[in-house]
Amino acid sequence: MNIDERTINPRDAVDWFRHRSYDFGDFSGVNALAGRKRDLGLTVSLVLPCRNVADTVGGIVDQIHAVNEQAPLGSPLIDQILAVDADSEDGTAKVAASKGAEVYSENELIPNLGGAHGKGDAMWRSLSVTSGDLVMYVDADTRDFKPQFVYGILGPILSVPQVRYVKAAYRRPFKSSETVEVDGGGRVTELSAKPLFNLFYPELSGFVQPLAGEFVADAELFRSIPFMTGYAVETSIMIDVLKKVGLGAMAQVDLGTRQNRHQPLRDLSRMSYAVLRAVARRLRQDGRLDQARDPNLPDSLFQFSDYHHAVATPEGLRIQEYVEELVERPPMAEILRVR
Ligand SMILES: Nc1nc2c(ncn2[C@@H]2O[C@H](COP(=O)(O)OP(=O)(O)OP(=O)(O)O)[C@@H](O)[C@H]2O)c(=O)[nH]1
Ligand SMILES: [Mg+2]
Repeated sequence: MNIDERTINPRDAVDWFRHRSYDFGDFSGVNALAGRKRDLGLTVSLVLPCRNVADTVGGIVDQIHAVNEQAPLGSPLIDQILAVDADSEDGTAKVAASKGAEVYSENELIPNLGGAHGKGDAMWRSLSVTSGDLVMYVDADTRDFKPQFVYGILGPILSVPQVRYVKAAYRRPFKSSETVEVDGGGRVTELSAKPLFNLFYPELSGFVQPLAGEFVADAELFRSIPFMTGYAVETSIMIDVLKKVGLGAMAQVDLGTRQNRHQPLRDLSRMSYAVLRAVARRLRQDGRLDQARDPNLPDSLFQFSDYHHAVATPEGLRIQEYVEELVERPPMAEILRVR
């Protein structure tokens, strides 16, 4: 697809949001979904990137098996469960293996490249051992993993012929020892990813959780794009999938709420830096930064003043539009000089 700058229209995100946002409730029939998958002749591999998640990964693998048990015998929704472990010291590999997951050390996949570089590298290396036609990534640190994390994400890709990539959407509570803020989690998403996408990749501004670690695509698509290492991976996949298949082939699905462990604000600063670097690298390559320097383009990317804020609410996904005027006043000395 052509994502030439002149064709960028921030309204695309709003149209997309209306047509490609789903709710897991639309796909609650695991039976029907398994039948659809069988008719399509597709298999699914689910990859759990793991670093010190012994306390959560076991419950997640149990839930995946439980979803499979709801499907007709011989037609599971998930055909292969892989845990790609960062040689965690807390016994993650043992727990995952005891629950029946295929466990790989990230450092032993494609070993000629040396040790893996964080989450994105583990995800990329996992593509050398997945056998499914579809590959689904699922973060392994979710505390309240629910069945819809499996069937909800698969819903649109199995049911809507144009869809090739589906991203999770959810509310993220922030739990401290004393309080719960229902939408206080996902700080890097709110403070880095969403503003950056609004400015540089406005097509993607309708995604409620652009950095969610839960998403699915066909293996061919994942194997056809580069993966950035570490925490840059979700950002670069969003941009590269957009470039490869276009916004119409991307979808999001509301899964309710998701609670995971929170990292200290100081660690989030480095995570934000990874997101920024991923966007900066792509926008340089895509020529989107250069366009801003061309004063002859009336609709230059940097004049977009709309801010699209896609959010999950108890009533479902919403996109709110704000006009954020950014007026630049000249140096006061210039004004005073002409008076
Ligand atoms: N194999 C592997 N997995 C990793 C690595 N770093 C993180 N993970 C896993 O990737 C998933 C997401 O990582 P998190 O550190 O929770 O990152 P995040 O979800 O973006 O950040 P939070 O919102 O703070 O939870 C979890 O299942 C981690 O265990 C790594 O270096 N290697
Ligand atoms: Mg996490």
